[in-house]
Formats: sequence, structure tokens, C-alpha cells
Amino acid sequence: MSKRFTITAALPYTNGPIHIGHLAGVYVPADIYARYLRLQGHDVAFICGSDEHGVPITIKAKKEGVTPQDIVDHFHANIKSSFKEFGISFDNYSRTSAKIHHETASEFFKTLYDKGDFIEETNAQLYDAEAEQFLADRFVVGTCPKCGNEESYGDQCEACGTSHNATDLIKPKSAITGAIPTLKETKHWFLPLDKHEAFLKEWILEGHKADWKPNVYGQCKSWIDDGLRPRAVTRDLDWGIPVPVEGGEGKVLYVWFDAPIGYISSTKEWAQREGKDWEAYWKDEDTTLVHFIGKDNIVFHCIIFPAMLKAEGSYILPENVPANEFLNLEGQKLSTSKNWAVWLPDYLKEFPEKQDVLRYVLTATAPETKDNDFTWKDFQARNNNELVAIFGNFINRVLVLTNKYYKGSVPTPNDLSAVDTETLEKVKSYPDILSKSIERYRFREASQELMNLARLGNKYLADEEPWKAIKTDSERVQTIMYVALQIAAALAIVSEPFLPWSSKKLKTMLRLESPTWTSVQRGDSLLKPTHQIGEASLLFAKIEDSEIEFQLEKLAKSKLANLIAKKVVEPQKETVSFEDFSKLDIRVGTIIAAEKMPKAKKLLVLQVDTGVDVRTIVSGIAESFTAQEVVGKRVTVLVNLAPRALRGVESQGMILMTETPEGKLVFVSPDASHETTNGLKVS
Ligand code: B3M
Ligand code: ZN
Repeated sequence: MSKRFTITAALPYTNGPIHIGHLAGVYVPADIYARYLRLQGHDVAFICGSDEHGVPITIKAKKEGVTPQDIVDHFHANIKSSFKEFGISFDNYSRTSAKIHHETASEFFKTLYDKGDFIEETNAQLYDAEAEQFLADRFVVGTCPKCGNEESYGDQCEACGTSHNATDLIKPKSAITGAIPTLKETKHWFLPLDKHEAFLKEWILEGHKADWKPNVYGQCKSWIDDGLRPRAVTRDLDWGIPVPVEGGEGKVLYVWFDAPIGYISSTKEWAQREGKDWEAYWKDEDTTLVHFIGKDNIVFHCIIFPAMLKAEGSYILPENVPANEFLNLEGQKLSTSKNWAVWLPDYLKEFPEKQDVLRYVLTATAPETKDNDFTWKDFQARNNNELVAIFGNFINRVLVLTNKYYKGSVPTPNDLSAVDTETLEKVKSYPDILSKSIERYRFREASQELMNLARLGNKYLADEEPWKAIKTDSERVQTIMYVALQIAAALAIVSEPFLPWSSKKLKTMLRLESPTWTSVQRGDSLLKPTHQIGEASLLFAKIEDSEIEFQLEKLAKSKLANLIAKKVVEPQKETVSFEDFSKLDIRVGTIIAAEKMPKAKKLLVLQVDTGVDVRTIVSGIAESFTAQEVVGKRVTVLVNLAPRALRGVESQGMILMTETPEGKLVFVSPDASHETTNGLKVS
């Protein structure tokens, strides 16, 4: 039976391009889900848009000397086209600076205001007297009261995920001028979450314990158990949707109040264009509403937005909020400011026409139950060993052999063997296997089942060996190729949500037109005898080591740039006279023996041949070098430094060392002519 679904994907902030973390966490799973539902014949509205308000956009605009509108115009276009290029099949992609959104959000606010659902309160907020501005959200940084992170933002701590009020921060500092803020009175409207506590407890803690993901349920429970408090839904800012009621002059709606309403206004925009009734998608109890988000958005989608919808009174609530955890890149947290990411526009330039590969790898390693790591080596392995060697190889064999033996005409099968029947039965079971995983939001598992169907095909051909049988039993080969072609056709159909380009390409190669998901389920003949298929072309291509090395080098460069940027350069010391300098007796020596100083983490005791004698030098390099590795090294030694006892061992000189930009200690080596020397450091 066809059902109505409203599927939303988090509205991305419009202050930077999209990277693999966004795709893996939100957009690829949401897209697989929406495509899957459409294949079942359901009525789907897959909704998204750009989140164009909020402080980070204003900060970026200030930094670049442009207007916030300039910033969002640029990135809205950039993000929208990335989504399109990766096949994210939104029915509508809107933006929160659109007129329809301003109207919808204002109206929503007014409805709650008129019903008396807000608390109006004047209290002291952080104020930057120098900038003459209140410090909302990301305009202020300070120490997180929960975890002690010293760089927490006013609204949310990225280290522990807690959201709080700016006034909760310990030692707050203005992000605009660096000034210590003062407190100044201002009026705001608050959503009394405490009043909705009973409903939230019943709806989430009792109603969704079994079907929401444990990570989502757990976060909600901890919020509710902590006790819900009123949350301000307005801000003293000039970028956003003006507060539409008396006393609201100079104030705007809090970005997290207006952004989720963006789902509603985007649905309206779509319905107007398509001649549909938007209300059915948001107000009809028979509609299933699902929000796809990342884990840092859980509280807003599970607690605050539902409380708003409930207070308004005419809306349905989400059936599920399948939030994902985070994706890391090569073991490190993705970061825009550190340029530690794989940006979609870059990926497409470097791997043209390989959208399905990224979609597949991100699904196969999706951070569904815990944070997960994307590595370029794994990307290559999944492409070469799974997409190319299993899926692509099977399809290629089937097409090449059909063209070779039958000039592309599907052969008529003869009697089916037990293996044939069993194989076709298995093929028939795949739609349900996939449904079970997808409907429980286990996309990772589903992607592996899809690969298992290709494995089934590969194994079938390898076991039945039509290339051998053709010499002795051409009737049997007709059956084998018929069965293999059915598997290929099933793959073309059920792979569509995961690999839309490859599915389309395969359908074209097979000239597959009408069969649907349900025809695979029923075990219909998907390619009938005498049906003419087309030419074979490769579905996937091998990714070479050099392509992976290029990506790893790019990341290494980002890492280096970050280290250099982070490094606090020590100011140059006082000038020394030439007379003083010439008192230093620096010679080239060789380390002839070395041992670790007992109970001292940093110290090695070295025997150094200076050319005039062999002497003991205690050097603080044990954290960078082992005793074995320094023996035999030629080093530069300051030989006339006054002897000094270190842990009871007299040190008679000093080995000269320096540091690379990456912070690694290196010897000032008499043999290396090109060593970086940015300031001698003595150990
Ligand atoms: N823009 C947060 C984010 O990108 C936010 C999502 C809004 S969904 C209504 O993490
Ligand atoms: Zn924290």
C-alpha cells in the first residue's frame, strides 16, 4: 500500500562547502531511504535547504569584509550543486533567506506568541561594550561548565556536545574584540521546555524506547533526566528573521527556532510548484515524518522542535530521528578550519564520474552506531576489491558472454538444476533482506547485502563455468546464462538507492525497462528469452596507488600548514656580541656509546668522541631518539660549556639540536647540508 512520507535532511549551514562527513552522516543515508521508498511506490517528499542564519555566517562575513547575504549566496549555489552532482535526490532544496521561509517562520512565532506559549523575560545578557553588541551564541567563547573545554561556544560545546546558555560559560570572552563582556539587560522570549516535559517523557521515553537508535534515545533521556529549562528563542542580532511582535525591534529569531521551520517552508515551496497540498505532508496523521541528522543536532530535533510543533498544535511529530555519529578522516576529527576534510567539489575534480564509489564507501563505513574512520586506503580497497572485483566483474562476464554466445539475445533456459532453482530463490529474497535493513536505518548492513547479491552471481558463474561447458553442453550454457542474466537484472534494480549512476548504466546495458522492485520480489523473469541486451562497458574502474598517494600528500600538507600556524614562534633573544660568540668552541664529534639515564624520561647519557677526547654528555633527547639509534651519529658539540651535574652524572658539553616546523627534534648535523634550522635549540 502506498504511504505518504516526509523525509528531511538537516539544513546545512551556508558558510562553507560540503564534505564527506556531511554526506556520510546525513545526506547519503537520507537519499538511500528516499530512493528506496520511491521504488516501493510510496509518496515521498524529500526536503532540504540551506540554513542561512546564525552567528558563524555573520562572523565569516565580517572577516571577509562582505555582507552575510554575499556569503550565503555563494555557498547556497555551491552546496546545492554538490548535492545535485552526488545524486542527492531532494524533491526540493530551498533556503532560509527565502521570502516564503521568513513568512512561515514569522507566522509560526506569532501563533505561539498569541497562544501565550512563550515566557517574556528581561534579564542580563553578555554584552561587548567595545563592539556595542550583545554576545549571542558563537560571538562568545569560554570554558564549558560541563567538561572544562576552554574553547566552548556560547550555545554549544563542541568537545562534549552540551548545549548551554552563553551566560553559563566560565571566563567568557568576546569573539569579536576579545574583550571581557559585561552584563546588560535585554528582553527575550523563551520557550518553556519544562512545561512540555511530561509530554516529552511519554512520547520519547515511553513511546520510542524500542525503535529509536540507542545513541538518540540516550541523549534525549539524559536531557530529560537533567531537567528541562526555558530556552530563549530570540536574539539581539541583526542577521536573521525579525521578531514579529511588539518589543521585538532590533531582535531576530534564534537560528535554531527558524531553521527546522525551514523544512516546512521548503515543503510549501515544493507543493506550490508541483500543485500539491503541503499540509498533508505535515499535518496528516497518516504521514510518516523522518528527520535525518548528525548527532550534534539531536536535542533540537527530538526535544525543541517537537515541543514547538506540539505547542502549535496542528502538526505531526517525527516517527524517527535516525541520527548518525561522526565520521573521522585518517584518524582525525574532520575540521573546516584546519582544512582536514575531503571537499565534494575537490573530489569530483579528482575522481570524475566516481560519485557512486564515494556513496558506496561512505555507506559501507557509515558512522551509524559509533564514530568511524574514513581512510583513503580503505576507499581504494572497497573500490578495487568490492565494486570492481565483485560487482563489476560479475556484470562484465555476464554481458560479454551473452554477446559472445548469443549475439546479445537472452537465451531460452532448459531444465533448471537444483543449484539454479536455489540461486533464483535467493535472488528473490534480496528485496526483503534489503528492506529489513533499510527500514531499520541500517544502511551499512544493506550495502553489504547488496554486495552479497553480486557475490552470489560471481560464485554462480565460477561454479557453473559456462566458458568450459560451452564446449560440451551448449544447452546447459543457455540455462546458466539465463540465470546469470536474471541476477544482473536484479542487481540493476535493487542497487538504485545506493549506486544510482551504476544502476542506470547497467539498466541501459541490459536494455531493462519495466521491471520493478516487486517483480524481483515475486521472482518474475526480469529479462525474457530473445530480449536483446546492449554492449558491455565497464561499470567501475580500478583506483591506482598513485591516486591514493596524491590524496594522502594533500592531507599531509594540511597537517603541516596547521602545525606551522599553531606554532608559537619564540621571539628572538637579545643580541650577543661577536666577542661573546667567538668564546664558544663548537666542534664536530661522534657519539660512540649511549644509554638511557635510569628513571629520567628525557635524558640519554652519551659518550662523545670530540677529536680531542672522549667525554660524557647528558642530553635531553630521549623522547625523540633511542640510545641505539644515536650511536655512530656525527654531531655538533659545544665543548667549552661549564660542566654541570645532571642526576649525579657530570655533563661536559652540549649537543646542538634544532626543531623542524613539525616540531620534531633533529641534530644539527655536520653532514646534512640542507637541514632546516629555525633557531638553534640546545639539549
Ligand atoms: N544547520 C546544523 C548543522 O549543520 C544546522 C542544521 C539545521 S537543521 C534544521 O550542523
Ligand atoms: Zn563541554
